[in-house]
Amino acid sequence: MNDYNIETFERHIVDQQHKKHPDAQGDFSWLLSGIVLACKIIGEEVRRLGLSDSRGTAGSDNVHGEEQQKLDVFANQVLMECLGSRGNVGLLASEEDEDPIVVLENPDQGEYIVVFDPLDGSSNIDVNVSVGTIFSVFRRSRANGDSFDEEVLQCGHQQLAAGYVLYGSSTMMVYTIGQGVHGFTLDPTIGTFVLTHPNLEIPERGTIYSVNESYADGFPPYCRRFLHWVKSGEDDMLYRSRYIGSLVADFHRTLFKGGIFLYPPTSFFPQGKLRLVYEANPIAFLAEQAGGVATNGDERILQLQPAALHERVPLFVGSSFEMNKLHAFIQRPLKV
Ligand code: P6P
Repeated sequence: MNDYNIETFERHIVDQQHKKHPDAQGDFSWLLSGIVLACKIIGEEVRRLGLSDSRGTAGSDNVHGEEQQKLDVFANQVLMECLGSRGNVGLLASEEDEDPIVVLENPDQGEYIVVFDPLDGSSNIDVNVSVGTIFSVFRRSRANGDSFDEEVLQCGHQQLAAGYVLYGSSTMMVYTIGQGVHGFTLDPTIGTFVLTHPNLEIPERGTIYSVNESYADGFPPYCRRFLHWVKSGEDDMLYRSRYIGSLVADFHRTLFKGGIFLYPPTSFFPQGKLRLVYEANPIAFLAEQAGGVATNGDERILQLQPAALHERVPLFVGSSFEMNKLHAFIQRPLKV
């Protein structure tokens, strides 16, 4: 017999939970296994895309007026189903839906909130570019009179868990519950996410910068000064530019290789394009847990108080060296 001592995601979560909450009843682990199930189903559909009729657009727009891909609708439905049936999720909020969804018959029931971008980067999917599911988990905390919309709008530092599943050359899940960042690779022969990258740490410095430079004329001056530096060869560092146009893929590379990802304010998106609640917050939680930095150019992403579910935010995230350099051009010390 092989020593098949694999550490599955489910086992890792239970171990992590017991370390953090020895009296845990497994409720949280049960919730996260719902995310795992949904992402396995989504991953299979992504993998079969060329062979199935899931290709192309759904013939509808999402709440932001963006054309929905059929897979956007599919991924959203699968996450709603898998999480809605866990029994301990009270509210769900998705990029694809205007408002949070009350899951249980008694709206005050359900200990957790899950917010997600069901298929980030989906506009690239028909050309076989990696896409991902991004998720974040909060505990319900309904102050008197709070609406469900307000209950979902919690600061990023209150996240209980955050992560993403990258549907790339392999299907990888990267997550944190505040005890470091851990990467799992889906073993298709057994249909299980197996621990392959424990305790991921972002390199202190990298050699890659990642930004859509087609918008550079509309970037703030500090950003243009930073980009001039990054191409100058100063500090004996030659940086390369890499931009996939899929946040999960661009961040995953930054996490593994270091450097910096930037989505600054642009003339078209004065507040940046990315969403605070279900894109920037989970990415920032992961980045900080891996020893990196994530800001909006002014303060930590995780300190920002969301005012609306779909609000946008500038996102600068990556290695401490490049982030400190960026903030030197902003002339604002990093408040981390
Ligand atoms: P742009 C994908 O549409 C997405 O929401 C993110 O995944 C990605 O980082 C960003 O937009 C790319 O935006 O303006 O460079 O095409």
